[in-house]
Amino acid sequence: MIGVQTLDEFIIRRQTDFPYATGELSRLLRNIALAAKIVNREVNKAGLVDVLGSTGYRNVQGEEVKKLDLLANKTFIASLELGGHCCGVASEENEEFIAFEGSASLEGKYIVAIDPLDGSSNIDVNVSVGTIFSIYRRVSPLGHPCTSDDFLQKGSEQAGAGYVIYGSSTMMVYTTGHGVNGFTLDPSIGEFCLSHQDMSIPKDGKTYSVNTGNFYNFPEGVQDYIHYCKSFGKDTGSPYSARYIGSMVADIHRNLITGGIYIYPSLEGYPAGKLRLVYECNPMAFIVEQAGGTATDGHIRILDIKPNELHQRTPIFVGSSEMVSKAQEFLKDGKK
Ligand code: P6P
Repeated sequence: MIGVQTLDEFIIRRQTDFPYATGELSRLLRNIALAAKIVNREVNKAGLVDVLGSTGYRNVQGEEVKKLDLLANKTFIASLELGGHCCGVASEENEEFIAFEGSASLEGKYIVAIDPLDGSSNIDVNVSVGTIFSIYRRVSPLGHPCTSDDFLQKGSEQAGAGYVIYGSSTMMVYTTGHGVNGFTLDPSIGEFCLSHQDMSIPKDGKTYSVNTGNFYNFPEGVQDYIHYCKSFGKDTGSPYSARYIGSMVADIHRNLITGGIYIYPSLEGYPAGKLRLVYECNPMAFIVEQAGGTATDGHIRILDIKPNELHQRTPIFVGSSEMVSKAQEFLKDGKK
């Protein structure tokens, strides 16, 4: 008895729960896990070899591209193309989606949208970063290149979603619509091992994650909610805690376990917020909802938003359902 259940074993075991599953999604998840292990190896030695720092150019978002961003992007794209079950990838680092042209890929049933290394501004200061991925069944015909329609589906159509957090340990957390499970990488055997089964976010919490440095650029309702959080418990000695790492994956992962809310609202200069719908907000919303939480743009469910553009942004309020509900009370009457 080896005493652990690896990701591979878990995926295979869960697949038997779905007799009509043909195994492609399972194998695609394993392709993602392989890429995550390679990226983890590079993230863990970032300070030792020349992968720190910037490439000197900016991505489609106008954001400075770190060397690890580039490495992570290439690694995930290569693993997905070689895996043969994915017909194309959209990435934060690429202006257009990539349609794979190999004969196996053209028959691939799935597409993947990915933020290969989120929070990369933290890389040079050794703070947690993450990968976020979203999986859809293609809507374009098999045997042909994928199309933009494949990538612009509502988040509610996702076949799977997950994240990898490269932190004090490296974890992969994912859902295929039947709950959320977390796997911790055991470097001694090179396997992701089941460590957080059937993850469930507390309905309420006392942690709020928002960049209060932008406070005076936030809508009035968000300012009012932040005031509410700051004053909560001042008479009972049980206040809220402000926790904001600058890495969405790390903040949401912590709140998923302890309870809490993560907010990136609209603000001066970012009328639709900063975070991207397709490869950041939709996958994180799918995961949090599957764990029993809530994700909205302040008014409507994130997963119900129809994307029109690959890199479009959306405000996001995501986490414990009672905290998101309370925050939305402050956003009524146009105070969004
Ligand atoms: P700000 C990282 O760039 C990111 O996309 C999220 O991971 C993070 O929560 C947010 O942006 C940080 O943005 O404007 O607060 O520095």
